[in-house]
Amino acid sequence: MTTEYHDEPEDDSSSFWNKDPVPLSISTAYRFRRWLFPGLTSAVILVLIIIMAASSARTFNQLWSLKTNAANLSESLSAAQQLTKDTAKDVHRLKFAVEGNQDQLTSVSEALKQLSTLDAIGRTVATLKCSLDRFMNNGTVGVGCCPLEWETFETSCYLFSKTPLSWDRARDWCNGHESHLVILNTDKEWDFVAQYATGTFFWVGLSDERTGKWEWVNQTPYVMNRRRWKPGQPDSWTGHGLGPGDEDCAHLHFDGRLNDLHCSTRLRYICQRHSQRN
Ligand code: MBG
Ligand code: CA
Repeated sequence: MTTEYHDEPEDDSSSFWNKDPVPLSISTAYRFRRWLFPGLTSAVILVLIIIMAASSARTFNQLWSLKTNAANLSESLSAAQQLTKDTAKDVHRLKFAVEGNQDQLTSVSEALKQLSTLDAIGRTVATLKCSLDRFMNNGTVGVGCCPLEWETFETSCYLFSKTPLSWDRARDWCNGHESHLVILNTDKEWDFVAQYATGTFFWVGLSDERTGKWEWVNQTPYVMNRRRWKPGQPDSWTGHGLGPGDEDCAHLHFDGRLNDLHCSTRLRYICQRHSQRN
């Protein structure tokens, strides 16, 4: 940088003729003006450098944190990738296990099918044996056998009559054939009987004629279960026009549920006897 300042020539006439020294304030102003521009420039450059340095530092910090985040992300991704691989392996193993079980389930189902076929064959053989017994013993029922036209269920034989009788006469007919009007204790018995007793009414061994309370024909008390009765029954209806008394005898309706009717009504009936099965 030059120390000479030539841009504005000095006023020679005033400096030549006036011997007074140049006033201090003016010389300082000149010097100030001479240094002003470079000084300002330097200051601006310095400020710019500082700003750039600060900005670079900030950018560096941001980049560093970005890099750290990227590294963390990469680690997380690797872990997730590993987890996915492990899960895929587990799913694969599970698939094999399920396929293995499916095979076993199919085998069990096949075995059950064969068992039920065997069971059916067993029942046919038992029926044939009973028929043979009856034939050889002049119609006498063998142990574990039901008479002809009686259905076998568990340890009992059931006759679903073809002809109708009043409740009292039906009870007497059953008693005369080593049996009694049916007594239904278990859900299984209800289901079995209901499956045969469709399309018509059948008397069962349930009445409140003797004591005014519902009881089975062997005089065991009946425990009321509304689910087994038609809605609104038993109603001891007196509007039947069948003579004195209300409805004291129970029968199975078309759907296997109970209703009370006048005992003189002639209905088909169900007898039950022991099959004497061993
Ligand atoms: C009938 C029953 C009878 C009696 C009558 C009363 C429509 O069903 O069979 O027993 O209960 O209803 O209205
Ligand atoms: Ca009724």
